[in-house]
Amino acid sequence: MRVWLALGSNLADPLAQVDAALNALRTLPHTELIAVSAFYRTPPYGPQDQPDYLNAAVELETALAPEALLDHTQRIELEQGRVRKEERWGARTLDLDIMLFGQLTLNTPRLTVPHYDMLNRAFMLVPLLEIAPQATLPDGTPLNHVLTQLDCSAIQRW
Ligand code: A4P
Ligand code: MG
Repeated sequence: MRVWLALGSNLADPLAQVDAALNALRTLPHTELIAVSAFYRTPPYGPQDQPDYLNAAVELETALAPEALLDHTQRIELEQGRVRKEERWGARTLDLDIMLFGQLTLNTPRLTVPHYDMLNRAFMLVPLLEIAPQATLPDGTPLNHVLTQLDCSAIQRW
């Protein structure tokens, strides 16, 4: 199944977090890392009293079930991301979110797919559409059309 993940980090040196996350994703069982987007610098969405984020997207080909993949992404967050204590108001070392899992729609206690807020987040859609320009929601909605409704003016290359 083709899967697209969103990566986010707003530590002082998020590059190290994201590089470590990419190396960890390359070692996942039954999974191939197909594509990595550019790295983007994005202003914080939500509370403004936190650093800018590094956001990126990756495409995987995986034979893992959705919750097995989530087990791995949460392990990576813990092992290689969340090495410092979480700060208040959302600053984070590493966030790995599943945006799309093939064309599946999932609503389980652990997983909401497509990601519950990706349609409102240019910092998720810009990197996703860079590596998957034809991406659609399970209902067929083209995501490039959704992105035209969002303000991308503050998104820069890292
Ligand atoms: N979960 C449900 N669906 C999913 C999914 N599709 N992918 C559950 C991953 N996890 C999913 O996640 C909480 C629970 O969500 C998990 O236990 C999992 O079972 P978490 O990563 O521990 O919590 P979180 O990330 O703090 O929560 P949340 O609501 O995902 O945070 P937000 O709202 O995403 O806020 N601004 C910019 N510019 N860039 C960012 O990347 N990120 C945030 C994070 C805020 N502002 C940002 C950015
Ligand atoms: Mg998360």
